[in-house]
Amino acid sequence: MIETSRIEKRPGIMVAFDMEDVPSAIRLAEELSAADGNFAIKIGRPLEMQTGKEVISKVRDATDLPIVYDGKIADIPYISAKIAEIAYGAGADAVIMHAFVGADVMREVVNLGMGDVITVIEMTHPGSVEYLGHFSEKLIRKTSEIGVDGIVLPATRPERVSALSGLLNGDSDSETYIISPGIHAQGAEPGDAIVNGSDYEVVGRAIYQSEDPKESAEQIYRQAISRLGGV
Ligand code: 3DU
Repeated sequence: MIETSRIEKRPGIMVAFDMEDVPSAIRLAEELSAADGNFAIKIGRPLEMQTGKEVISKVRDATDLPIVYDGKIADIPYISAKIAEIAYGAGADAVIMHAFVGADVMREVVNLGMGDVITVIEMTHPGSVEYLGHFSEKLIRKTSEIGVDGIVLPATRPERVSALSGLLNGDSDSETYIISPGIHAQGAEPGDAIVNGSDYEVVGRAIYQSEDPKESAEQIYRQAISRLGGV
């Protein structure tokens, strides 16, 4: 069984592995293992579609950093749990699923007990406010009740990170971590989410498309952390 809660609740960068070639994913995983900072890896569908679950195992073999499978799972309980089980079995420490599908789906995945569960509450793109944004408070309360390990809030709307992070378990001692995409390619600056209560800023293109991904990751980490002051 995969060890649980390998993702520590402390400021860091979660690097989105959305590149489409496996060798550069392996290379970046190895480089990040030796990088200065607190890093985690998020494997999304574009990379998964190259080889299927094997890419999770290959990245697992290349690094001890936490690996999150971002399938944005949103199916019936049986299928959602099946997808999560395959990802954990391949070496993922956490899976990302949608919260809007309902408590029964979240419970089914949490009850697998194979690793962390991260739920999407609000997204970064403008369309997220059309529907999803109307239910954020309700979704956060439900995820706290169910005991998910992490939630997704948008770095592109830091005021939402600030407002919604305060709702987690109703207190500041919550162990639930927050991950926030939207840095650089989608307009937010490193630190925008972390200073508002997020733990990990998710960064994809600004790292894997750069000339020196390891250096970019370290630089973005330093920039984000420096905004907390005194570090
Ligand atoms: O924009 P970037 O290239 O830094 O990548 C952002 C990553 O975060 C990407 O994997 C995307 O699937 C994920 N993500 C969002 O961008 C926005 C969300 O609301 C949730 C996840």
